[in-house]
Amino acid sequence: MKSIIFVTHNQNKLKEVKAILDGKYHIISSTDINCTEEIPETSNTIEGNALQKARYVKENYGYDCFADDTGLEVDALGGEPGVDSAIYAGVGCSYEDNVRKLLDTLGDNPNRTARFRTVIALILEGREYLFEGIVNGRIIREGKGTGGFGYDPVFVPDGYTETFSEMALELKNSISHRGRAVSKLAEFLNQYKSTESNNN
Ligand code: ITT
Repeated sequence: MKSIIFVTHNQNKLKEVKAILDGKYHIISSTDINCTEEIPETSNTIEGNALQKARYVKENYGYDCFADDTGLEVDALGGEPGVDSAIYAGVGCSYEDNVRKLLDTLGDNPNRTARFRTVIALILEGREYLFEGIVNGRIIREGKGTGGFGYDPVFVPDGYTETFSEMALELKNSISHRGRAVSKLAEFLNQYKSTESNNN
């Protein structure tokens, strides 16, 4: 089985991605390569941050790898928190702080439509590739469920009545932003012909 490095310090993301790719790829985490430091995420776009994380590991550790950056884009807030989703309530804040700030900011606004958007940046044999996954839904008025992480307790995807936090991991993965982006990545990797093997 081929191995691939997933650049993330987020154990929830790691669990989700492993559930999709395990059996097809052996996932090595940033911790497994001793990359435990905070990786800068200073871009003002989701694409830019995903690339920044993957390039950081390539440049400092020498490995081909992929990284994901995700944002929650709320229509009534002009797309916020977006690229700032992790630090919406301030640097070092908790998931609960972010959810509370989101619900307070939205207040009674009846326009609750939102989407999660994930961009995966892959660096492979000297080239960079991007894969995007989006799921549309709405923000409910109070958190529900105990699974998942981040904004999952207040996000209900279109076509469902339960939040991501109330869903089994397999169901979230089958419809989520990250699940969709990872499926595109897997499809690409399955069809990828290594330049090394082409040259042999
Ligand atoms: P990395 O180490 O991979 O950078 P991170 O937690 O900093 O992990 P991101 O910057 O990609 O991840 O994510 C920004 C925030 O968006 C994250 O802190 C969560 O609050 C939220 N988020 C990301 N994916 C989510 C998901 O699937 N469900 C709910 N919230 C999510």
